[in-house]
Amino acid sequence: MRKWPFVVGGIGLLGALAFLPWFGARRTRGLHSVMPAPPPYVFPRDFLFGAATAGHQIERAQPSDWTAFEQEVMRTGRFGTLGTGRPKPGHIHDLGRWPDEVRRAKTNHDALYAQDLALAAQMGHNAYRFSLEWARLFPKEQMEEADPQGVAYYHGLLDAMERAGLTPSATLFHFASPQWLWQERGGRRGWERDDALRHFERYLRAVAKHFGGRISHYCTLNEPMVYVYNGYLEGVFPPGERRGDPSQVAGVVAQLLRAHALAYRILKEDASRRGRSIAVGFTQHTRAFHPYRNWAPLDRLTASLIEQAFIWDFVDAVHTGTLRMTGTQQRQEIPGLKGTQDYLGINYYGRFYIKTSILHPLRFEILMHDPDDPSEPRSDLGWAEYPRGLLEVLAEAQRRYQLPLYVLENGVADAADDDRRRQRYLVAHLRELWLARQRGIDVRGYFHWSLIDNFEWAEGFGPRFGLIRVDYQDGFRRVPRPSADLYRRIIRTGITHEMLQAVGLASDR
Ligand code: IFM
Repeated sequence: MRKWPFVVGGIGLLGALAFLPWFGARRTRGLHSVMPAPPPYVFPRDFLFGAATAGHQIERAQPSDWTAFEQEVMRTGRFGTLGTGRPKPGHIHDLGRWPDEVRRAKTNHDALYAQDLALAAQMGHNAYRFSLEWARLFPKEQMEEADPQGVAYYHGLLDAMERAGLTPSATLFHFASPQWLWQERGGRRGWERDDALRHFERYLRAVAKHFGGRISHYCTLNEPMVYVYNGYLEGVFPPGERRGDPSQVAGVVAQLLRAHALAYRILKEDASRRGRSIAVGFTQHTRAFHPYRNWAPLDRLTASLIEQAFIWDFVDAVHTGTLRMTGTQQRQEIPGLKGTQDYLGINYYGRFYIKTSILHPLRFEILMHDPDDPSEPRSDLGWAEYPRGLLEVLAEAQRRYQLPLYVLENGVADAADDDRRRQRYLVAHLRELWLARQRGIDVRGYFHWSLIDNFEWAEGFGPRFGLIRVDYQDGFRRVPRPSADLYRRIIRTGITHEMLQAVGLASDR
């Protein structure tokens, strides 16, 4: 009798060992999907094609937490980095190298937006993703109504979009929030303050009142998990905290979910009063999370868990109404949250590798590229390119939620004059997008990140993501890169054999 537990245990162990080779994520070799048909790969006429930006990254500095962080960095001279693409907590890479005018005006979009949007129109875009800055509309805490100058600025921007024939897609929270929200109240700051949602509601009502008649596509939150991870666990974004473990950020995650649900309700109510139909959703930062070594079950298992925690937990919460945080005991129901998304936004930036150690099974490393493979294509930030991952993440999102999808960001940091990497990146990712549609995945738009070079947060002004180069040395002059014209041609004719040949992808079919 006493042998039974050992026998059962032995069978269990054998079963587990047999199961392990199939368990968890797999690292794939090929970077591209096999295409089922020869080019051209053409998109439908009503497909939204455009580029994306965010207020703080391109607009004149507002009284926000990010502006305060930048001023603090300048005061203390914290301009360091932990290496390519690895921001140092509390630092902004090389910020001190840039003139005051650039730090304050960013790209001088305030003065040049008409030109920027006219260029987008010339490139054949029919949509534009931008963000409204909460701190621009509510620079002071006591304000009951939005600042008239801020309102006028965004009306001017929307007028310019209208003139350029661009459908606006407006983001409401893209990392920056008013500095006054960070005054401590009842021992809490920022989103964790008891009155944070009341203030956010005031902002939302102002957005609905002033712009509700002009915008029909909203993204409530940009990459909430990046915000939480960078701001509260890694300390590389404001508020610069380094809380020990993920369960300590559950309060912030839950509050962002409440903020999203609130935005959804207020915008939808406003639209129904106006008799307008609008789409409201949010967007997630996605990567393919692959094991560094396929033969290491712990790499595979951890890669799957990280994918779930970083990408899907938040979306699952909106889908089901209950937040469950992978790897923690956190579980909470959020009233009014369930089903508050008309679409899901996907921001896609390539592949990360997960490397574990059997000696410390709870610790893991996230590698931005394979250090042993110098031929692996990677960006100036060291991010590994993996176009096929775009199709994979879209397929997974469709499988899980059956919602319309929009790629709200996808792009590459490439400062090289020849712009070759960006051109190949664009073609390779749009080809995967075409395949996604071909397979019946309901993707309705693609927004390249970014329209113009801009301020890349803790990485400073160094990384260049723009279809249009900004010449900071020459009065913020705009210089469209070759990829801007390539994108225009793809929008018009689809991806042709000549284009694939020109970027070295013709043989990848
Ligand atoms: O610049 C950022 C953007 O603000 C959010 N998504 C990723 C981009 C590139 O890092």
